[in-house]
Amino acid sequence: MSVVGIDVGYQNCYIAVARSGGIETIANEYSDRCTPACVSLTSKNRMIGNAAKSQITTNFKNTVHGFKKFHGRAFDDPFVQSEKPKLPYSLHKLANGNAGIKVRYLDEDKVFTFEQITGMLLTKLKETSESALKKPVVDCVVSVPSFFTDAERRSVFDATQIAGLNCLRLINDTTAVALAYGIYKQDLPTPEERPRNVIFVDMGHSSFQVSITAFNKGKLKVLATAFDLYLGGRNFDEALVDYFCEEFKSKYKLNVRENPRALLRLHQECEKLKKLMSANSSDLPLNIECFMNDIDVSGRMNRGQFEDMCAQYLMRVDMPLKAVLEQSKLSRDDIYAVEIVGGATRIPAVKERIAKFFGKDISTTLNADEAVARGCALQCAILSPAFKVREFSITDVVPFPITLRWKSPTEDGLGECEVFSKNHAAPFSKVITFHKKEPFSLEAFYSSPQELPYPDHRIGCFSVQNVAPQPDGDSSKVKVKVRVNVHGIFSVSSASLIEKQKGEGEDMQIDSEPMVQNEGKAEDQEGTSGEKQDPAAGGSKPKVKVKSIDLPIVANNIRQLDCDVLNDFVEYEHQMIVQDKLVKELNDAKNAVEEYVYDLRDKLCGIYEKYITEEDSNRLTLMLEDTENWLYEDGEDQPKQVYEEKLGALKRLGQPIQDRHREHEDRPRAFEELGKKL
Ligand code: ATP
Ligand code: K
Ligand code: MG
Repeated sequence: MSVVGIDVGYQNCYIAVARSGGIETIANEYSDRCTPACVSLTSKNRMIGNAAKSQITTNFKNTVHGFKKFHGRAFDDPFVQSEKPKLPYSLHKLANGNAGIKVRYLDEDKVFTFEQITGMLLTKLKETSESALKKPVVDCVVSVPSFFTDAERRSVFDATQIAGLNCLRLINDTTAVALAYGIYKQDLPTPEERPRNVIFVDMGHSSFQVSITAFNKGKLKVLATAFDLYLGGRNFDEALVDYFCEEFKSKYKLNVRENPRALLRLHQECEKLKKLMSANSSDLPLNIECFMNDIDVSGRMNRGQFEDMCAQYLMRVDMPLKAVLEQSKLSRDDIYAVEIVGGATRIPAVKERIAKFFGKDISTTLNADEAVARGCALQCAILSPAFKVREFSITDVVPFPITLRWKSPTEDGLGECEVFSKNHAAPFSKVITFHKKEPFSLEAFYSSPQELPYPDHRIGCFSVQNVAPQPDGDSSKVKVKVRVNVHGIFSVSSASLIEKQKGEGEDMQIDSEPMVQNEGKAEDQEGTSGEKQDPAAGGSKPKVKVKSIDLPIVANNIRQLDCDVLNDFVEYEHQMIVQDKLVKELNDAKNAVEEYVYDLRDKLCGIYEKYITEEDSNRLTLMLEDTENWLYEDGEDQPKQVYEEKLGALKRLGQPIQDRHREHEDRPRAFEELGKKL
């Protein structure tokens, strides 16, 4: 069984795996530990990761990047609409109202959902981990931002399904980091002692996340999270882009914003410049050759200027820091350390701002790029029965309070109750008791829309079916279990009808029961629809034998992919994988011909010279030249078999020379060995 952790970033993805030696971050086929979150569709295949990134400026209409925050969002969503004009590719409104993209793929107009796009990215990451582990990868843990709401989480989860992964947990970025920090610490306070409180700060490309976590030996408990949804490295890039667009307009009379390709190039160069400024406070140049209309452009910038330009963003760093402290009711003195991760925390002014806020040095003990993936792999190892790792319990929070509302036409009328308060422990289940004579439905929604980083406060509607009165006409007692599961997703997970009991008149009651701490076990419960809830268990009520009947629940979540549609996507992903494989085999066959041509030509004037007559050599060289020309002309686009035959024909001529050469090389060695024996 595989143990894999995947950090799906807005810009950068990382994979960590557990091997006998421990957790390690692995590199892809480009020897790069970072795989860009980028997918490029072409007339022949898909390119994903590094190969796609190199297509950003050339195949810009069909190269998708910066899509993570479109998960689970409607096309009409204000965030989607505000991003739309900035995108080089086209967004599309899907039949269900969700946002999707429209691209050219295999010479056709195609619409993909973001579940599919992230599915493609995950397929690539899965393949990368499979080639590192040399075995199939199925089980994994994937990170999501802590502020992702239900719809966004379900959407990412669906993407894992499309890629054929079994996602054991969607874990919050900052919680993964906390796990990577805490699990190896030998000196954590005992459970009886005051916990060690650590702040984790992650500024990535798209957003800023902060959490405060309490550690004791063998456990961590997230106390609070806060975030700035729109503060990340990309804001700093955009500030530079704005500046240079203006400068190039006045200096060269260029309207960069009208040329998507030039704009994308400027973005890339500004990002490079931004990174250089982190290490260098002097004046730095920005040069782009043949930028637009054959004009070479250049500009300059230094760190001081850059910081002035970005003052509005730097100012926003404090807010989430303040928010976590307030929520946790801790003071700065209660904080043991402030650990920072995420690429954009390398900006010196960002670091200074955080240090100044807490009045202490910040720690960079974790790998800023890889900590999230490592935490994911550690969580996967804890959840996997196949891997031995020290026990470590993780309690996360419900970031936004959740309310349940019910209505039935004839009884009770309307009622509602906040089932999960802000920062309630998660994962967690609760049982709610109703007295009903007929089927009823429960609406779940986020209680405080004003703090929600998502425009729709609904979560879903859950109808509890097959409810009937007791034989004597009285209401039946219905126990409903609501939960926030390991993925941070809310559901009404089960309902059962309890045979009438004497002396119970209450309308509704909530029993709290924390989920089994070992999340591995909690995961097992998932999906067992007939989870039995002994109504007499827990509490001080006398034990009575009762009968409980499971009731079906029909869930209707907002922006949820249809089950059939999801299955079609799984199937389609398969087809695309096959197509990519065919294209790869074809390219490999073609490259093999080219390589053989170059190799043989070199050797004919080198080591093979003595083993072939001049006449034959000239004839062969001519043939090699012909083949090379053919590869660029008629042979540009041929079926795989044609390349294989071509290679075969060349080898029939090349092989005898190679054999003569080898024979000659081997002969003295054979004599030597014979000599030793004699
Ligand atoms: P998110 O967490 O928002 O989903 P991500 O995980 O893809 O995004 P990271 O990989 O943590 O993001 O960080 C990428 C950002 O960090 C980019 O904006 C990148 O330019 C920036 N960055 C990386 N190195 C440096 C550096 N040395 N100086 C300044 N910025 C940097
Ligand atoms: K990342
Ligand atoms: Mg990140």
